[in-house]
Amino acid sequence: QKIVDSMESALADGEFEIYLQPKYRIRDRRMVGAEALVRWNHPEWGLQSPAVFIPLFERNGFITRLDQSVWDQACAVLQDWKKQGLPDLPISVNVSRADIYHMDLTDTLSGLMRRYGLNPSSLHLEITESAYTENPQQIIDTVSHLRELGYIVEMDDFGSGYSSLHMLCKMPVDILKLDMKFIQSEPATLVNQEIMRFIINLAHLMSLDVVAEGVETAEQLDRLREIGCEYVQGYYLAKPMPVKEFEQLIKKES
Ligand code: G
Ligand code: G
Ligand code: MN
Ligand code: NA
Repeated sequence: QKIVDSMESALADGEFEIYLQPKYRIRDRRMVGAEALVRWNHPEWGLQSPAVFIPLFERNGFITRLDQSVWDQACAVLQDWKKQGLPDLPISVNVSRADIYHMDLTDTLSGLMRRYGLNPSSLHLEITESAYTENPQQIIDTVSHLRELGYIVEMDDFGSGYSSLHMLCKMPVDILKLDMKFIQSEPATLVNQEIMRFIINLAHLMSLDVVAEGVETAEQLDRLREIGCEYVQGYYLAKPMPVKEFEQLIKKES
């Protein structure tokens, strides 16, 4: 309740801040992009975990306004990188199911592209797989339209919930994000390894890139390389970090 009572003022006061987590190509360890993850810097309670407040905001509808603020901040960062002449890395933002069903997503995004003078391809949209089950046809239409406009769409958390292979085949996305529970399963069984290999092969057959999430150890990275995974994100390579820190990292790595 405390959280819900203070969310409006927190948004107005700029307490929601984005962190960036790098995504890497395994082959040459080049950074290929970043995911924006929101953090709540409360003046009294300190840094709040999104794992706590995101589910609350998904229930009370506030998520659509928080997400718009996150996208706005991500676009401001992209514009700033252009001005600074930094390499043009795409930023992926999370899109909740409410954003698809309860706002005019394409209008909102077009407004941001105009305001910040950006190309849609610099913003990737991560749509969690659970969103696809509610009204598949509406999502297929929305995703198709977004891609016609030039946005890159990523299916987030693939394999975590109710995703079906049928859904994957029908959904016109560009990138598949493999849920971290596969790579993190302990012990690492042959069956798990083969499930991941299967999903990666299928994705490649459909011309989708695959990003494996939640890579925490060198062994996990090796296992992913062995089954043909090309892109990774995880604490082993880099944790989500404040934008300033991320900029230091790209200056160092490029
Ligand atoms: O960053 P962290 O791993 O703690 O995030 C926890 C959860 O919150 C993840 O499921 C992540 O997808 C979600 N999340 C983080 N940032 C955002 C955001 O800006 N918008 C939405 N909708 N979800 C987010
Ligand atoms: O959007 P999505 O639900 O995929 O959110 C990704 C979440 O995973 C974020 O909360 C992020 O902080 C978290 N995360 C990123 N890398 C790792 C990792 O290596 N291990 C674990 N356990 N979580 C991670
Ligand atoms: Mn995500
Ligand atoms: Na995910």
